Amino acid sequence: MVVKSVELEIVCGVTSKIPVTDKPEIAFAGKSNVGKSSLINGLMNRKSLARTSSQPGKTQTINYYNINNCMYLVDLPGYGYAKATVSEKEKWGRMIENYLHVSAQLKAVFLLVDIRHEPSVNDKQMYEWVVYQGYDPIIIATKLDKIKRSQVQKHVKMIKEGLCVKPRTMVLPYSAQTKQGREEIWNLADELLGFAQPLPQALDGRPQGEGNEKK
Ligand SMILES: Nc1nc2c(ncn2[C@@H]2O[C@H](COP(=O)(O)OP(=O)(O)OP(=O)(O)O)[C@@H](O)[C@H]2O)c(=O)[nH]1
Ligand SMILES: [Mg+2]
Repeated sequence: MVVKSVELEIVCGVTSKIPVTDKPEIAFAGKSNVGKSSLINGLMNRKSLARTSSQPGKTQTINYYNINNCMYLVDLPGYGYAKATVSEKEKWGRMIENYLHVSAQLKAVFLLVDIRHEPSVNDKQMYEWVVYQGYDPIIIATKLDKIKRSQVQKHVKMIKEGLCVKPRTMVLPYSAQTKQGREEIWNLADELLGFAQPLPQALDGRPQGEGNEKK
């Protein structure tokens, strides 16, 4: 996707009904502070349109970012925020579950986990819940810049095993600092939404390089 326009279009609070939209949605789930909003900023080429914070519990609404007027990136509140009260946790949990359950336009769920750590019980529950809802979550292993390159494969394996992922589940490492992984994530998102990439020369007859502008 060549990102031309972005806009925070819908903000859905705990008590609001999940909106019915007319564009495909990709949602970003994961525990508080894992880097959902940072990833969305990275994908949109924006520094701070999605508000981020070093304190967990920053995003407390469901935020729909309209991309090029053709799709939404949906930023979900994080789970497992230790300082939230039990009733707040329940409310947010219900809101996330409700969104995954009722959103008719939801085409793919990206589940974010921190590449440094074994998935938590909450991560496993969320993975299972997303699968139960009929989606094959794509795992994004965030904060890639925090581990040595030589450790990446080992940590990817740890995450796959920790979540007991289904065979062929993709785990894509990403760093919001270096933007490493951004290209792969957009390519996958485009594929999942049916926004095909330009065909190689052999297939469409155009000279190579055309239509391959930077995203
Ligand atoms: N080093 C590093 N820090 C990151 C990365 N991604 C996010 N962070 C930092 O982690 C903190 C949390 O990031 P957010 O994007 O706000 O996390 P979130 O998942 O949206 O959190 P909630 O809204 O609370 O659920 C911020 O201080 C970010 O700067 C990354 O890839 N590398
Ligand atoms: Mg956030």
